[in-house]
Amino acid sequence: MTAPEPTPVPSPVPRGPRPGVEERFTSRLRSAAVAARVGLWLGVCFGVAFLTGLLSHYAQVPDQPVAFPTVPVWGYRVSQGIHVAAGSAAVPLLLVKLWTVYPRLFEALPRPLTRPSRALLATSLERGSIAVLVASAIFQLASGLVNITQWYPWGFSFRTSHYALAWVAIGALVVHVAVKLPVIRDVLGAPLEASAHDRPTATGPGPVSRRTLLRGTWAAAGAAVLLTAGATVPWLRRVSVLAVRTGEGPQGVPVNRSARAAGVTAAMGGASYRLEVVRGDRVVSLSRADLAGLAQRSRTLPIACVEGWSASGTWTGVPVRALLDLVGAPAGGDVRVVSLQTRRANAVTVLPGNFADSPDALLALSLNGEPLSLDHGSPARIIAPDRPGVLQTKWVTRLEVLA
Ligand SMILES: Nc1nc2c(c(=O)[nH]1)N[C@H]1C(S)=C(S)[C@@H](COP(=O)(O)O)O[C@H]1N2
Ligand SMILES: [Mo]
Repeated sequence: MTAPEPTPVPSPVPRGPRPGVEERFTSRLRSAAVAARVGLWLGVCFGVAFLTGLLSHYAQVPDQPVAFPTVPVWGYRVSQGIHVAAGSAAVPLLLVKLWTVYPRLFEALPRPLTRPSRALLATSLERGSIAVLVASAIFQLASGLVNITQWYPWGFSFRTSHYALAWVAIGALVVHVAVKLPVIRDVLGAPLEASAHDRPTATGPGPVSRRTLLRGTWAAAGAAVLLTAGATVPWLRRVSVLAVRTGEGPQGVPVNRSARAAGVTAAMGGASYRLEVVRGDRVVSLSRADLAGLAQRSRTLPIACVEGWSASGTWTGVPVRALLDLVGAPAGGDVRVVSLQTRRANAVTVLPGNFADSPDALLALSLNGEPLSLDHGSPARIIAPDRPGVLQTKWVTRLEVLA
């Protein structure tokens, strides 16, 4: 006779360690090998965007210790195009990267949590720095994307916040790479299938191979560039369905802020319009006919908007230097440019001395063979080489030589 089996008493609390949320992510695609490879290119994109971003920021700094160059005339156009392309490519890379690593978010902290320990401190610092990195990276890409669509849904300055967070993101990225360097070197030196650095539960097959996931990621990054780069690369215009400005606009050039949005009317540029060139108490006042009567010069120069679109046009007008000569302005002085604009920002800008003296810097009166349209800055606008579009002031009514 066998003794009856003792009925197991159901225990009210589960025994042993509860399976963590993290352990439910079993796909071997979420591996160090994939994370490091995607991370490498993500790092390259962030590095390129950081450097070109610094350049763009510097181009807009009012008192530059070292003057921003006026050559090559397409320099800012190319660097800002690269900036936007790098940011666009980073979007799919960041999404895949976050997908591969986010189960780590749920990894248990070293216990006990109540007593300070080295391990707890190290883990908290590492996760804290990752939180800063992820948050600032998402902010940079999201604010950049919103900016290239020329949508400003927030109340704070895009330029100030994008610039400040760029330092935070790049700083956190450097810390992250330094912390992970041993793992990065290991996995990049090993085959894609290697699993030495993977979470123990990440052994499931996953729907595709690691190779396929990576190929798809590179394709998505390339597509993101093609979909946006047409805003600045003419022969990509037709494929870039996500580009906001693609060469459409009066006189073959897109319009950024219209005259209407700036509070400028055609009447303001009418018979009463004067361009005043001012140096101390010397003032020369020119009508439209006076301006048209001065020696004209034509240059083919791009408008390269900080928002990532650019377009080239042939501008004709009076060299700024010739206007400054009318009041005997010495070489090298900065010039304050004042527009007729009554509403919103960018009504007043400063043209640094080296730009004012460049023979390529014009007070343009016409574009592509026609008098400037009102939206492009009629009666007269600044067009200077190698400058961010935001400083190519439209509807100019006053040039003041600064001491
Ligand atoms: N007075 C004035 N000039 C301005 C602006 C403005 O808002 N006001 N916008 C600038 C910006 S941001 C750009 S990109 C260029 C665009 O010139 P476009 O509209 O003729 O293409 O004009 C610049 N000149
Ligand atoms: Mo712009």
